[in-house]
Amino acid sequence: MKISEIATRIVDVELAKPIRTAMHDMRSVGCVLLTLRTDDGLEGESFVFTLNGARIQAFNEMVVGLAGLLIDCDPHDTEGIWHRLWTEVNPTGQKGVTIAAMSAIDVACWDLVGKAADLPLHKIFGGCRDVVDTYASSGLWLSTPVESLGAEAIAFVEAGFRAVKLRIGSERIEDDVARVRAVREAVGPDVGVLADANQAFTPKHAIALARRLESSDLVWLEEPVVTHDLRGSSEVRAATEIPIASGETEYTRYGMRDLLQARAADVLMPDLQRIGGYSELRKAAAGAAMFDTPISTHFFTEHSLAIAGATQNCVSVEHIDWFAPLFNEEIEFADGKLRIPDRPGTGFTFRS
Ligand code: SMN
Ligand code: MG
Repeated sequence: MKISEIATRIVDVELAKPIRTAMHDMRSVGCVLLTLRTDDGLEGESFVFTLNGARIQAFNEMVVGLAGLLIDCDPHDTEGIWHRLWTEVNPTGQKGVTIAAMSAIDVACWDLVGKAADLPLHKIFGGCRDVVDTYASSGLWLSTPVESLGAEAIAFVEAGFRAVKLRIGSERIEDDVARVRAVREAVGPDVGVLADANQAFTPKHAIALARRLESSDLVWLEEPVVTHDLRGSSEVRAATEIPIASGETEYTRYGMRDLLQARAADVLMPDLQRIGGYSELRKAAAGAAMFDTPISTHFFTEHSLAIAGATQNCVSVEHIDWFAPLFNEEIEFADGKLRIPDRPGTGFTFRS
């Protein structure tokens, strides 16, 4: 099997309403959809995105430019392809748009591997589960007034979720304490509550806030400080009993290694696009396992399920519904858990 043709398509998916975290203002997600075609008529698919479609042409250009190097390559050679591209992008930079493009290519190659074998990818990687825990992450934004948080959280619980994530990152500690309490009081003691600060705090602020939040029984406090302040994150981690989650903004196995070595997080949150695809996410998960550290995938709900189905230390998959309009298939959700698809490849195909 050889890659014979490459196609990309840019699609803008509108969000239901404009929303805000401590660092993002969002109205839409611009996606580059990649299709790799083979000489025997198979299609491998994947995508990368930017918030509001910002600089999406740069992503498209990088995907097309790198994928163009793979004409006549066997997509089964995922490891060789990854390393060839890693060397290719060395002079440009091994973070950011280059890694996003490598991720799109890697996932599309693996999709072909699964389709050629007629197997779902978790069975090729080495399966360990059919369903995985999740949490509702498509709401409870920082732009949602505190008075509305309770009702929104309850709507997620009524839809079947057993855990919900809210965004914090207010200037005043009191305001974030009130936001977390509003959600905890609304959902009661048996629903998981996660709080994501999107890097808003200094370590001192985060520690003071975490102490105030300890009575709210959080599943985790996410990205309390700027992503590069590994020591700051480890100080916050050491100062509170609330588990710290981090890693969505890190690139490749090396970003995860740095978090692990700094003991900066209790849970790593690799993002399929920033980590560099399935090949690299599997290495990051293995590295986390060496430190007995769990992972929970960031965004990319559909495409992360193959990893969750084959990664013993993957404790949950973030549920974001934004990308559902891209796909013919729907995620199966029951009893608060997501089902790992048993269709070949990633199990998800693009709508035409
Ligand atoms: C997040 C990241 C990017 C856009 C919206 C929300 C957030 C998450 O950090 O973890 O979901
Ligand atoms: Mg986050």
